[in-house]
Amino acid sequence: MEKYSKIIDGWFSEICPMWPGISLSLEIDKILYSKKSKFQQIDMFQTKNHGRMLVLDGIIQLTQSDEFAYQEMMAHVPLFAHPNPEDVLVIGGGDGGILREVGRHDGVKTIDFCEIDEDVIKVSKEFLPDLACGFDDPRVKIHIADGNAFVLEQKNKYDVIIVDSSDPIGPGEVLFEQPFYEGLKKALRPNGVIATQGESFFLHKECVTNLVKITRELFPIQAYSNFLVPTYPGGHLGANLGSLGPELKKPFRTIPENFQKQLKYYSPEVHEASFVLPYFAQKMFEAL
Ligand code: SPD
Repeated sequence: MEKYSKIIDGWFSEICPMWPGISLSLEIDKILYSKKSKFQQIDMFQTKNHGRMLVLDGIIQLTQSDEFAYQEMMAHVPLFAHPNPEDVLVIGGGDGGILREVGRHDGVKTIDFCEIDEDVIKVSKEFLPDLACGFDDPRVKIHIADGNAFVLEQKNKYDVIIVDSSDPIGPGEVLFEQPFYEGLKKALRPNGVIATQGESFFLHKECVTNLVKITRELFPIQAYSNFLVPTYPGGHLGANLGSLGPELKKPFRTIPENFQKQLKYYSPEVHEASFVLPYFAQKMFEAL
């Protein structure tokens, strides 16, 4: 456990300077894993009511009860916005949840997966098999590397890039900065689309507006999708999207019925609705 978050009387409280004065607490049944990797503290808990919970450096990455909302929206919004995504890069998300969702797209031919911390993959394979189920997909190539350095080496290669980062404290910080976004743009093919973990417009205004500004400077089209995740701070999160061609706010392709049946959160209606923002957030982005 890192220095802010605590377990008191069997309750894990997520405390972080990025969201001062507010904390989400979950009742814990058991600590399944707790070890420091080369990069960060990794904890896996069995919660009382929300399934297993992955925590990195004291910050909740997911709970089994609502992880589908984040993974589906981060993956299917950019993938269905693109007319024909064949080559996809996923950065971060060693739990494998985004990979699971990308793998549902039959048209996708290759998936490069870049994660800095191999131990997150190992722990997820052991404790979260329902998420870490896509690593053996023959289309997936795993790169254990720094996401920033990896992106800077790629040119004109991907149709869609998804950045499933942790928060901008610790190893994920560089993934919220302009040079990384410049690298993402260069790594895309014409018509390419990016989706990056976009934090909360309630709790992280400065971080979110900075991401939006960077994306607008580099990409002709930018949009911000918002969705509900009860076990993230503030109960919601955003995906910040940039596009070199496709409109983002409507799915470009229809979703086959058997595909839709496998999902719990994403639908074409939810895709469009996620871009309708509360008035203050809309004004905040318009003012940039
Ligand atoms: N505040 C936590 C944001 C975490 C985003 N990444 C989650 C990883 C799930 N695949």
